[in-house]
This record gives sequence, C-alpha cells and structure tokens, in this order.
Amino acid sequence: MYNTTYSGWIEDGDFETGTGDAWNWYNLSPAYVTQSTDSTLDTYSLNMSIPNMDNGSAYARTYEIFPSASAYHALYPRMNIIELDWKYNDTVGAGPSQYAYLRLQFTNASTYTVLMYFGYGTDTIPGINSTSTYYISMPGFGSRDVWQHSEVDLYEICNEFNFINLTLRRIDLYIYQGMYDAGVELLVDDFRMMTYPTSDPTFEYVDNWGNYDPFTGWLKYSGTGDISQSTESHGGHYSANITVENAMDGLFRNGLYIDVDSALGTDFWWYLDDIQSTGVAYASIQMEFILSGMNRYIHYVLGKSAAYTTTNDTSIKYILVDGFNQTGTWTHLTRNITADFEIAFSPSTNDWYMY
Ligand SMILES: [Ca+2]
Ligand SMILES: [Ca+2]
Repeated sequence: MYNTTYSGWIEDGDFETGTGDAWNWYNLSPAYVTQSTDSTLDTYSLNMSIPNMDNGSAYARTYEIFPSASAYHALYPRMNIIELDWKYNDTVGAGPSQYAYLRLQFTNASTYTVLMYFGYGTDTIPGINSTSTYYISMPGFGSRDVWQHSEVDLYEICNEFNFINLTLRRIDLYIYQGMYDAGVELLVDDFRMMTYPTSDPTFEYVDNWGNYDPFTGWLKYSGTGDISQSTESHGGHYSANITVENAMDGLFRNGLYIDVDSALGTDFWWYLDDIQSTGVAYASIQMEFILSGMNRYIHYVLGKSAAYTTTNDTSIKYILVDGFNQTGTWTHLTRNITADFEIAFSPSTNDWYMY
C-alpha cells in the first residue's frame, strides 16, 4: 500500500450527499448548515452560514469523530496531510466577534485542541494559547469571498506545539457570529486526508497513554497473547513481536475503506521464529473486504501446522505465501491485493473495498 487519500477517511469530504450520515452537526438558529452549488469539486460544497442578524448570536458546528481503530496520526513530517478548499466571508467593519475555524482535536491521556481560523472579523487571531489549546491561522487567512486551497501538514502543527505522538480523534468546522447587523458564511469542499492506510506500519512508535497497546494506531485482537516491541527488526529499530501459546492474538486496524485500485499491493516483511507442528497452529496476515455489503476475507498464511486446515469457501480465501513455513529469515510479502481479490471472489462490479 502507499500514501494516498481515500474518500472513506474524511467521509463525504466532497459534500455531494446531503444526508448528514457522515458529518454530525448542530446549530443555534439563525445559523444553518446546508449544501451550496458554489463548489470546487463536483456539484456541491458544505455551506455553513449565519444571515445578517440585528441582535443576539448564532453558531453552527459540523464534525466527524474517528474511533481509535481508525484514528489518524502524524508521527513524522508529511505522514498526514489535510487538504481542503474553503471560502470565508463576514461583514467587514462590523467588529471582531465573527469568525470560522477548523478545529483539530488530538488526544493522549488528555485532549489538545488546535483552532485554525479561516477568518476573523478584525483579521487578528483571537485567544491566548494554553498548554491544551492553540489558536493559529489557516493558510489564506484574511481572504474573503474567494475560494482558497489549503494544505496542512499535521506533523508541523503537532511539532510547533510540542504535541508528541498524539492521536487525531476529531475534526470540526465552526462558525460564530456575535456582532449586530453582520453575517458569516463558510463554504468548504474537497476536504481530504492523505496518509498511509495502516497509520504506522513500522512499529517504531509505542503508545504510552493507553489509547493503544503497545503500537500507535493498532489494536489487539484479544490480549491473550504476548505482543511486544522487538529490537529484532527488518527496517528501523523495532518490529512487532506476536507470540502466543494456547491462545490466539494479533494486531489489527480497520475502518480503512480502501477502494479498488490495481496498484494496491502488500509491502510487508515477516519473520516466523517458531511454529509448532503438533496441534492447531498458524500465523497469517488477514484482510477483510466488503463486497456488495458482504464480508469477504483473504488470509495470507505465513506458516501452519498440519492440523490447521485451509479450506476456501464463499467468504474466505487462503493463500499460502512465498516462503510459507520457513523459519528464521525475513521474507518480503508482495501480493497484488486487487488481483488476489478478483481471482478469489470474481466481483462483477467495483462495489468492493478493504475494510
Ligand atoms: Ca463537492
Ligand atoms: Ca520497524
């Protein structure tokens, strides 16, 4: 696999479906959230607006929350890039308290927030930074009523505020209007994230805050095995060591929504240290897909005992990989995932993705 962007990561980031099933939102009237045909990608953009008000205040918030199994990370430069198109407008001269921002919420044991302002009534960034909240400008800040394209390296932001090894759990778009005889409008389109599907595939980064155990971005199947960071590595300093005895355990990451792509391949080094020949024993790399709403699985079997049988059926296909059952050497697993899937399940449409 490779660094890329998938529509499932920032779901409905093109804002073409107005069903609201991907983004959550709430508002204080007369602020509203809708679609606009003033767009940069396809037909619609997100439209968060507050019409001219003669008293009171209003706001609207649109947000997505990422579960820990599919949350995002920015552990090194350009590991995670957010891109979006946006257009901001307010009432010039009406005063300070009219604005819109993108809010990024990172967590370890605590929550850290970065507010990136698209615009502010007086063209100054409000707020005083604290150890948990930072106020900065979006590239293009100060422009009004003209589409901007912004690209943000999340690592740069994290690094600037000394956010080390945090997890991005939530993104918000927010508008506020507290001035009389003034309105605010924010349009957003083509909101996407570019990163690696498995967050940290190097197993160099451990999580010290209980979000993950031990590897950042990965969850354990059962916790009944012994999963640890080993200094015996193929790349970098460490690898993931999964050892089980009378148990079944592993590491997983899901909620990836990786679309069909002929270049989709595995690029993975494995080392089988020991495998018992008696009883049921096996080691495999498993991939789960959704095909027309049905779960489908490919198990790349690295090694197994004779008692473990691999019988293909309508939902599971087993593939014994090159180097199967060899121990004591690093082996590169390079499979064309798309080709393997098409041979295994003969999909008649492109209605499938890796889950
Ligand atoms: Ca659009
Ligand atoms: Ca490594």
